[in-house]
Formats: sequence, C-alpha cells, structure tokens
Amino acid sequence: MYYRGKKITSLEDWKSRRAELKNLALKNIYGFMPEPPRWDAKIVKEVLLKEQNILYKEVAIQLYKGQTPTRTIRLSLFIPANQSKPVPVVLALNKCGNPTVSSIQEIGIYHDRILHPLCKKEMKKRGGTLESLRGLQNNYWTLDTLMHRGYAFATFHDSDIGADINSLEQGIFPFYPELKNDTGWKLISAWAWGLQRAVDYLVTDKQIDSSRIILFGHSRRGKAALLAAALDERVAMVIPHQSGTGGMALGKKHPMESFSQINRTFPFWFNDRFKTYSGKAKKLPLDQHYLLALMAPRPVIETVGKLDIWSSFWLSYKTLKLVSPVYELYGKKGLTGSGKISKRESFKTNKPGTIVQVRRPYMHTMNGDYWNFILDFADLKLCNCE
Ligand code: GTR
Repeated sequence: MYYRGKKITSLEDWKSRRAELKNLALKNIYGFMPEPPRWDAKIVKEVLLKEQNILYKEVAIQLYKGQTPTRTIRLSLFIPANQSKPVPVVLALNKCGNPTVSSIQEIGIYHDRILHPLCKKEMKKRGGTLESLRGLQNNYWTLDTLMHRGYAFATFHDSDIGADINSLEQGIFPFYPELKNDTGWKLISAWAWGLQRAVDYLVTDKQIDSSRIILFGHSRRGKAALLAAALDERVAMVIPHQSGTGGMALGKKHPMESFSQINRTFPFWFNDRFKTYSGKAKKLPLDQHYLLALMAPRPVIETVGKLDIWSSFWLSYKTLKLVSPVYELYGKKGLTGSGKISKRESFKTNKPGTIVQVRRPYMHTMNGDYWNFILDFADLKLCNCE
C-alpha cells in the first residue's frame, strides 16, 4: 500500500503509521469521539427459551460522564443454549428496536426511544403499536441460522446512542458539548463509539468468547461497524455489508453517491470538516482503504449486492485490492485469486484469503443467504485452525 506517495514496505513502518491514519479518518470524515467512558452493566432479564434452545439476556449498559449517567445501551443478547464453551458473537446495531430482530416474546419493548420515520411508517401500517413491529426483520437477521451455527447475537437500537434524524440535540450528543465543533463526532462516529461500548461489556461476559467478537452493519450502520472495528482491535472480524460511500467504497473514484450528495442528504452523519470536501473529493487527505487497512491482520468479509448499484461495490472491491498488501506485511494472505466469491462452494474449493468480497444477486437488503456466507467465512477464519 502507498501512504502519502511512499510505498509501505515493512511491518514496523506500517505499525508506526496506524495512529496517524486513525487520526486522519476521524479528523476529516467521521469526527473525534470521547475517550471510553466509565460504565456499569445490569442483567435485567435472563431466560432460557427451551423451545428455541436460546439463552436470552437483556443487559442495561449504563454509560457515565464523570459521575453523570448519560445513555443506556439496552443490549439484547441471544446465546445458543447448552454450550460447554464460550461462543463467538455477532454484534450489530438495529434500526427499529430490539423486538424487530426476532418474534421472541421476551424481548423488551421501550417507549422512550426516537423511532426512525420509516419504522414509524411501518408501525402505522401494522396498527400503530411497538408490539406490532415484533419480528419485523425476522428474514433479515435469521436468528435461527446464527443460533444453529453456534454464534451468539448481540444487538441494540441505534437510538440508544443517537437517532438517525437530522438533529444532534438528542441521544448522547447533548452530554458532550465540547465535541460540537468542525472535527467533533456526528452520528456515524457516535454509533461506532456506541458499538465499542457494547464490546466493553461483551468482553466481560463469560459466555462469550472475547477473542471472537464480530461486528456487522448494513449500509449506514455498515459505515459505523467498519469504523468501530478499524479503531478497536478487540474486534476480531467485520462485515461492512453494502456500506457504500463513507464505508468501503473509495470516495475519490467517483462513487455513485458523491460526497456532495451524502453531505446534502445526511448532514448529520459525518463531521463538518468533511463538508468542505463536497465537490472536492480529491483534496481529502485519505481514502477508505486507509481505514480498512487498520483492520489488518483481522478478517474482513464484504458482502455486496450486484443489484445494489448505489453502494458502488466495484469501488469497495478496489479498496480491498489496495489493502491486500498490508495483510501480506503481517504474513497473511490478503485477497486470493480474484478475491471475489459468488458461490458458497468456493470457500472450500479455492480457499479465500483473509479479506474477501462476496457478490450476490440482490438489491439493497440483508437475508439468510448472506448470513450463510458470513458464517462459513467466520468458521474458516476464526477457528485458529488454518
Ligand atoms: C442511502 C444512503 C447510503 C446508505 C443507505 C442506507 O440513502 O445514500 O449512503 O447508507 O441509505 O443506509 O440504507
């Protein structure tokens, strides 16, 4: 990989630049986050769901700033029951509240969170209660698949940290007025920070294998998952699913969604300094491969949809290509072969490298088919058996 026109040739050289790369990404795109805060966690519910063979836990992670309680992350944690050993976990933000991820009745409903306008619309169609949204995204998360394959699943509503609306007078933001400046955090950065707070808890949970924490995020939440994982080495693997501009797609190579468009439609996602690059992408002192490179030597599976043109998956493939040599500095395989996979058999026949792009014939969506690819890859890469 090249950094500021110079080829990085040794691992020492690369390692010495990591802090600088993190700083560049936060300063110019996402915005600086606060230091990890003090927190405590309470298990508010723990039930064994015999029929589904799931241990369901609800954990209230209370965050503080000094002595002041700030936000509470309400983590829903689904653990395959009867495991003799700690299990790997997939952690993800959800869009419309924890009860939407599965029809399980025990998932608590909370009325004190801001609901995204699209979730509200869906709720209206279904009779207007939060209860009516239970299981809304069954086919998106396919919890059964995760459980059957021995993976725990942890999720929280993105509104716990910040609602996806054009206002930073809500969520965690009012507690950090000192970050209300050009380079301070906005929503994507705050979500990433929130994911790291869930990791703070997960590494302490005895039923979870702290060396196999996987972050997943779709689209805008994929941008946040990528950022969180890149900055936090406790995360073992990331799936930035269909993450597009500000995620995996190279921003300087004319992605479908330009900086001007994304800044205009979502002025609350990236920091204010990033707005100065609208129409001037070439001036940005980094591109997305700098961020992804921070994942090395950890595995990355980028799942994309061939019909999801808006996410510019051909440009995220370029990101993977640029980052591949950094994996080699660590003595790992980066991309192998073309690095693109479209059939599950390929995981067996031509073993993928540590990073891979999976292309499937879908639009902007998530489903069980993608999960099977992801779990095949995780089985291969996080088994310590290669
Ligand atoms: C789009 C946005 C994308 C992507 C997507 C999503 O409207 O332009 O950057 O994040 O939303 O989150 O589904």
